[in-house]
Amino acid sequence: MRSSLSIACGLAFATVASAIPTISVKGSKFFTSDGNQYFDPLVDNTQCSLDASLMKTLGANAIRVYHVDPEADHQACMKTFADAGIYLFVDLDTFTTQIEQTSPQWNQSQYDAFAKVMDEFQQFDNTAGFFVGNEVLTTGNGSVAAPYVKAAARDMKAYRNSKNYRNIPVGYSAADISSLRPNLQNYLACGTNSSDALDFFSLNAYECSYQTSGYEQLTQNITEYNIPIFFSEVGCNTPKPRTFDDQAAIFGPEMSQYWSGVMIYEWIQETNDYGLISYGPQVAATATGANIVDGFTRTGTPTPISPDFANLSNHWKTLTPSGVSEAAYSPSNSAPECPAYTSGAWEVSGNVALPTIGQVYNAQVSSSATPTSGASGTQTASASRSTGKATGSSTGSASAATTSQTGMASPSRKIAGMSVGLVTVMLGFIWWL
Ligand SMILES: *[C@@H]1O[C@H](CO)[C@@H](O)[C@H](O)[C@H]1NC(C)=O
Ligand SMILES: *[C@@H]1O[C@H](CO)[C@@H](O)[C@H](O)[C@H]1NC(C)=O
Ligand SMILES: *[C@@H]1O[C@H](CO)[C@@H](O)[C@H](O)[C@H]1NC(C)=O
Ligand SMILES: *[C@@H]1O[C@H](CO)[C@@H](O)[C@H](O)[C@H]1NC(C)=O
Ligand SMILES: CC(=O)N[C@H]1CO[C@H](CO)[C@@H](O)[C@@H]1O
Repeated sequence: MRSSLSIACGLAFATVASAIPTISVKGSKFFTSDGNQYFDPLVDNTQCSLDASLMKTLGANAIRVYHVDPEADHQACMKTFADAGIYLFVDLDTFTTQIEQTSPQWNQSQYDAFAKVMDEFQQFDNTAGFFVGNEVLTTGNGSVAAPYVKAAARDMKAYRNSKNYRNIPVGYSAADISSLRPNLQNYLACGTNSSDALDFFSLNAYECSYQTSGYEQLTQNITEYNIPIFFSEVGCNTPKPRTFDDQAAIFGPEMSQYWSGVMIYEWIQETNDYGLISYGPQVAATATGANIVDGFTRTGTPTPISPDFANLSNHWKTLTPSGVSEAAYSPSNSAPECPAYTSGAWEVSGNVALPTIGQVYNAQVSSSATPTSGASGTQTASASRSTGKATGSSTGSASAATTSQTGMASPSRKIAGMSVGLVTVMLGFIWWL
């Protein structure tokens, strides 16, 4: 639902192969590298109304929007979604401010940018949560970036409290890398000081059912988890059509006692073929014109993709997860142990001191991922950004279904330019709110 992106159109927000325009800031606005202004999907209320109404029909009660412009006016769209009973999870970072796995840092300009997004969205009652990162870590040795993610959450929670905003949960959206996941989810929740820990953890999973896939394994690792966990992306699209039979497992008795919901990747149809709706037939990838990006029309009346949309809706209509009332719930789990250092798998030594603002990771000084001060020996952020882009543009989206097996990041991260403004829909029973 990249609605008013139309204005930035003619650009190649390509999934694979062609170059993706990067997004940068000039004054108070975002621009793509080909000079068009970039807009976020929560500013065009005509479009929000069309989408919200169909999302309601689908049965969704929350959406995730990846990148937003904190300077834009979100009042009308947020009210439209609230009126439809739909909550928003919003990412605080953008391509220019995200924490990078290679040469991680958490600096003042990142802090200021994250805070601006929080300032804008904290005012809406239907803001359900903030993400401080999406799939920052994808490898075992990339775990050195984890303290920076945790520091960002610590500081955003402290900022929220210092401004007397309500306790909007601050969390992280992780790639489902099987070798990394248990340590990462435990690390982000661990420690005796809850001010340093995340408020929730979420997983982008490209698995497809309970017994035959990793859901069972995923669940085994969270039965004593002390903070909410949910799926921030689920993208099972082979074989086609998408049947969404996995929804029965997620909201069934084995999983629903531990998991708080699921977001389906993704709302709009585009080249990666995960869409639930389209705004019109696909046209040539080279076609240009108002509202056309990469062969897909980006605004208009959403039309359900058949039978996928109806399949999902039918599942959600029949699923009745048994939740618990807040009054009847007395949590007893305590924070997990901080995982120990294991070379190549988890390169953070237990509960290391978290970085302070301005610290950058220095591999030459620290072999145990204890964050150190000083900029020497680190790569530049722009170098790591272009690395990420190259990965995105050279990797086919078809490999997404094997995310956890291959250790690759899921589409929203892989195809860097694509995640801007995409919307996932979620059915959740968000009982921690
Ligand atoms: C802060 O971090 C971001 C993201 O890594 C980077 O682009 C930016 O250059 C850094 N700013 C400073 C002042 O180091
Ligand atoms: C992890 O190891 C790979 C392969 O040795 C290397 O290319 C990469 O830079 C390392 N990443 C970090 C964050 O150290
Ligand atoms: C807990 O962490 C917060 C944020 O890092 C810090 O301000 C506070 O002093 C810590 N509390 C204790 C008891 O260490
Ligand atoms: C995660 O679960 C698997 C079994 O499914 C187990 O072998 C592994 O030790 C668990 N890891 C952690 C850190 O809990
Ligand atoms: C749950 C559900 O609605 N499943 C349907 C998904 O679509 C196929 C193809 O139309 C149907 O056969 C299923 O019954």
